Amino acid sequence: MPRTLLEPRFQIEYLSILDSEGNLDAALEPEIPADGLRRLYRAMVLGRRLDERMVRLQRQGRIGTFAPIKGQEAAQMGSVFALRPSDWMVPSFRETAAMLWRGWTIEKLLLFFAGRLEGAQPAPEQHDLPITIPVATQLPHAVGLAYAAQYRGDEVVVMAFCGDGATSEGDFHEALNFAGVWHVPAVFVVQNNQWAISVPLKKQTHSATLAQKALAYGFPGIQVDGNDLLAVYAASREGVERARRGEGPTLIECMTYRLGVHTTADDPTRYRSDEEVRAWERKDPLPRVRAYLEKKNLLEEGIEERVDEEIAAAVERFEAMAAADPLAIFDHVHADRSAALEAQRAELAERLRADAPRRPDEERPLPTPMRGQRKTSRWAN
Ligand SMILES: Cc1ncc(C[n+]2csc(CCOP(=O)(O)OP(=O)(O)O)c2C)c(N)n1
Repeated sequence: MPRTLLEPRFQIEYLSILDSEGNLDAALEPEIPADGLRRLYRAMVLGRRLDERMVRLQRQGRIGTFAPIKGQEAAQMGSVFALRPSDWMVPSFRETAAMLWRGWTIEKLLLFFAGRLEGAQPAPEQHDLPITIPVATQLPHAVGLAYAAQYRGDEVVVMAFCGDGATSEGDFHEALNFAGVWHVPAVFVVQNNQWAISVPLKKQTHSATLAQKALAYGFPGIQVDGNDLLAVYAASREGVERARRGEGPTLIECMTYRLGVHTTADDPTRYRSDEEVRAWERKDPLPRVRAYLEKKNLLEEGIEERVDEEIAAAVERFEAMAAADPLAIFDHVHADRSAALEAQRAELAERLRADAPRRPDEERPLPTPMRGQRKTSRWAN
């Protein structure tokens, strides 16, 4: 028997519309109304400025560990812009800009990174899942959501985010496999920022692209310039429309770069070169969109200042909130608390009672807040 080549052969497209020199491929330029472009740019600026503020807040011990998005604003905004509010967004832990767009408030994000339960609660009308810290575990949930939507006949699309490192996890492959088998209305956005903490992409996969992994599961994958807002949007709109037409899932690999630290607990100078960072800084998505809007006469003056004011007001509201009840940590682990958990809760309650504030005339040193922990009222006075 001869060896024969199976058809169809597979190919992966790469899409770039607005390059880092500001050159536009007008034939591919997606139609975005002027107001949409202004809002998108503002959202990218908000993402960038909040990012910088969050890092400073963490350094001052006012919130806990934070994962910055600097450099990934186009990958996030280009993709969620293709969604309707009734669609679902399933984030990992680095989607601050996209989450704000979807209706999360700045206070809620601050609460999340201060370790507060309220930061993981979307508003009742919001079709979003909260931040997921365990890598890739959100993806089977996203496919479950999409399967449920399909089963109920709801006309919604589920957009799930993950990083390049997440594609090495079993959950990623299980999710994609069932997404393909069930033909669910899902769009997987892989933000390939080149590093999974200190592990470079080449140690995560031997595939030439991450986009091609979709092909193994029977649906399309495309690689886009993830620092190009227009390319990410064009590919996302295509994927979302395909899903809405009942034509199944899509994977979009956004080639981007994490310009800052992995999290505020990380020191990237130990594993990557300055030259690499500088090269990607030249591909920063923000100036690119800025130049594009300038040419279209759509750039508004003073956006940065207005965004900073919005952030400052939110930080003030966040810091004025009552301190968390430390016992709340036990409330949502299991529906019924086991005896062991009950004992731990009782022990903590007892310690807190023993630590309770005393009368002002009693002499006692104040406990020091843990690193990354916000001062509670107990410490404040
Ligand atoms: C299941 C699991 N394993 C390990 C970790 C520790 N961890 C946190 S982020 C991360 C790297 C994730 O890299 P990637 O998916 O590329 O996303 P990025 O952080 O680059 O956005 C790891 C290993 C975790 N949170 N969950």
